[in-house]
Amino acid sequence: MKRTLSSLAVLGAVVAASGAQAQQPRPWQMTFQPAATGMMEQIAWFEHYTLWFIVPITLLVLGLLAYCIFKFRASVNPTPSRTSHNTIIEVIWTVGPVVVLLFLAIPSFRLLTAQYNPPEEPGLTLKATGNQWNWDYEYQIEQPLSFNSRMLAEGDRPAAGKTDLAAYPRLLTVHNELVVPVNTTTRVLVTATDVIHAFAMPSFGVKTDAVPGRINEIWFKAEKEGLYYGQCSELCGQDHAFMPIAIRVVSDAQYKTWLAAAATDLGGANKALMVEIDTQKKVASAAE
Ligand SMILES: [Cu+2]
Repeated sequence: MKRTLSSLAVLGAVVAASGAQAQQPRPWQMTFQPAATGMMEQIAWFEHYTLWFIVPITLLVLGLLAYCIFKFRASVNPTPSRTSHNTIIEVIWTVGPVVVLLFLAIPSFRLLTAQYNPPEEPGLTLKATGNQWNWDYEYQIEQPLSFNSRMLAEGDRPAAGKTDLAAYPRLLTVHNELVVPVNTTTRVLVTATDVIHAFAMPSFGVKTDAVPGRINEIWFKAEKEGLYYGQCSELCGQDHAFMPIAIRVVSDAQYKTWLAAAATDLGGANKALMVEIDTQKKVASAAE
């Protein structure tokens, strides 16, 4: 009994810890990653909404086809009808799809517009530049901070303190994560230096091409603290699959401390932030 209870406690701690853990693709995942922004929630809603049209229409067409194939097969219907016009049915199959398209287009355009128009003046502006095959990030603040973010080689895990594969998965872990404060409207200016890349973060519902010589703008407002993973989403060369994007969403205070320290020692600032988040997690799971 005691053993069962203690293993339950361990399980509870693991579950509690994983709740605050990284948001990333999972094996056999069939749906979107859980939303970390209101925008992604709306995108998920729109996806479900469109299914309410797609599924019945597909079933209706399938049913009509099956009915015609069966009812009008040559053996029971040797002399086919020569009817070629029917006003009522022609009006129905023109007006029906127009109405369906309106129901899809209106929420779709509203969503698209919202994705390009932050609801308020962003509190933080970042620039993400895609290179073959890593990212440069720049914080456009009073004393600009910029650094490179590339995939962490397997051999560098121990030195970086990133041996926990649940939080730091293979092919998604980077040396320097982008750190942003929670609940802050953040603008990202996206560009590239060599070929077209794409900046994508599934949990945030953002994805835009990084085109050399021009700037694309996206925004997000992360509502949950945690570590989020995305990838370059435009085929950009042989190491396209190896230029992950990692964003750490932290509290305001943690962000300020990190930013102050990062100005002089980025590696040290990242390590200190990791230690603080780990302690926070341990305290949270101990309090369970
Ligand atoms: Cu790329």
